[in-house]
Amino acid sequence: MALTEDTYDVVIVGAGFAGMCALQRVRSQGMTCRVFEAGDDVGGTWYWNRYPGARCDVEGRFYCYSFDDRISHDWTWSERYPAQPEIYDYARYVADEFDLRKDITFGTRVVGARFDEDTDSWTLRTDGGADARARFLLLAVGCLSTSNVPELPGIAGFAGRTFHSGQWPREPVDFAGRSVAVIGTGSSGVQLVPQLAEQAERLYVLQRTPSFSVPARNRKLGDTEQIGTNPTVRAERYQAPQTRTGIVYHGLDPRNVVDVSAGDREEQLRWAWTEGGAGFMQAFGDIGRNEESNGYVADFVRDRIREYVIDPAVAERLCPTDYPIGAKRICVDTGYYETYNRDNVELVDLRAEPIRGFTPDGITVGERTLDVDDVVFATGYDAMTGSLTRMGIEGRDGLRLADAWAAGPATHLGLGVAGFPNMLVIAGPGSPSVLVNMIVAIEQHVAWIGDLLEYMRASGATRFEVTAQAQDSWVRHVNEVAAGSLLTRAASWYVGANIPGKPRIFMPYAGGLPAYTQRIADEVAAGYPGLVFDGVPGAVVATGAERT
Ligand code: NA7
Repeated sequence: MALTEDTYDVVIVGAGFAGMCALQRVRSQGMTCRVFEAGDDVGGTWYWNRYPGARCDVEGRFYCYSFDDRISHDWTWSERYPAQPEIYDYARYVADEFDLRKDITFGTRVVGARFDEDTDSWTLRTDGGADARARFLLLAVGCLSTSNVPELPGIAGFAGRTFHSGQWPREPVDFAGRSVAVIGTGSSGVQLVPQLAEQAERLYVLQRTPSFSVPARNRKLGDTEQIGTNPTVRAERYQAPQTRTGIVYHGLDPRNVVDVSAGDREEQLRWAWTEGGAGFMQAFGDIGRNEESNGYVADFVRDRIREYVIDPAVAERLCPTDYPIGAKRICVDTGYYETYNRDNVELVDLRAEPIRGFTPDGITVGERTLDVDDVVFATGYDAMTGSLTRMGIEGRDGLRLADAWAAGPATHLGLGVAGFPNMLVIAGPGSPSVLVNMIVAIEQHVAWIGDLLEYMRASGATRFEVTAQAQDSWVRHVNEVAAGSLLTRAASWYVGANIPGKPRIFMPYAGGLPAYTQRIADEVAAGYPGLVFDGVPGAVVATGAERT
């Protein structure tokens, strides 16, 4: 059935790195497309996360697109780990280069999406009244975009300023002369704390669970260290998708920690610590799998914390002891532990002094009230599913995504969802996404999706849907792979533990990029056996000319 005039071939939700990449791809295939973006500009995560110290924990030379040589070769990163303003500039540069903004409606949030069986298309409602219809719905909403602000007693009566790291104001915030509390010590808190300590008169860091953090060893980059100028750097960017994490690391020892001598272990870990960054977790082959090996590495980091932090009692409170290193995402910092040696900084251990609630001018913890002017929530996100289940998505037979995922997210390959025809998630639950370099994950998904849409165009199909059988099988596999790692051993956002009432399911795919890449390539090579096209199972649908 023909679609009405105001329709597009594709609607994309989100104009972060995933949405921008997808827009460019579907345009290049000659399809019409509209993107809806809640922010006033492109950038997604890097538009919203403007807090002091916000910085990527992937090196810039890997944190850039590879789908077009120009936008990777002509761009220069000024530092090893680019800060938010520079990454935001990169997103804007890409938008300018491809003139992406003309197809993006900014300041507009999608508040409902319904699949219409008669037309094989999606109808979208937005808060700006700009409704739309499209054959395909691509969800590029980001894995960490629905902020988690805990419901704490009395918060509405707090007279001071409150901020969340993921919804930072556009204008600079002045903390000079103020008493500030930061709640949360994950990646965002670990980046914020040293910066706020420099600015605020007094800083309380409210810690529920200590993090393992590795020094970034950030530094300025020279002209000869750029993708455009250095053939080795360039070659490694293109090689990145073949690695387990989408990042090329050097000097790593593939052996198991338990198989090397104590001397070799110490030497290698010291080398990796000096090198800095999240690559520390790859220093040996089995840190993420073997409990004993992991314990040695965790001990090594705890020893460094005790070296950095002068007060032994504070150092002990900063040492994580109840989960394996890496089971919560490793943090990458600049001067985090050293910050606790400052006179104006106090670590508040919420396990000893739980938050009882807010007063108009402070927070009551344990038996005392901290006088604070400002509270900064670095309390994370309803990760991976929050933005999707809150969008009011209704698939076939009125099935709501929020209901379909009530017991946890289920996808086929992290891309499609049974009961939701013509809908694809970029870097969705069940894909490597947050466990690997996100830009590599995004480009891989966008290419796969682009190929699927082209396959459908060539075959004349107007509808695809994931089979329940394929989805069940993939969910089982994702769970099996996770169970073989130590990743499920922490109360992390990977398992939804940070959101009260969220089902405890390990959400990303932990098998690494090569295994995943093979699996999604196999799906295509076998003729999409996990999909049904226009009611016909994929593997038996004739392709291209045969069908037309
Ligand atoms: P994270 O990693 O989810 O960290 C959130 C922090 O906030 C963490 O320390 C939490 O402690 C703490 N938190 C959350 N809720 C509360 C309440 N109610 N009371 C006290 N403390 C709380 O989010 P980030 O923004 O730091 O990082 C997210 C990702 O962004 C990161 O992994 C990178 O991929 C980039 P908990 O550990 O739950 O005890």
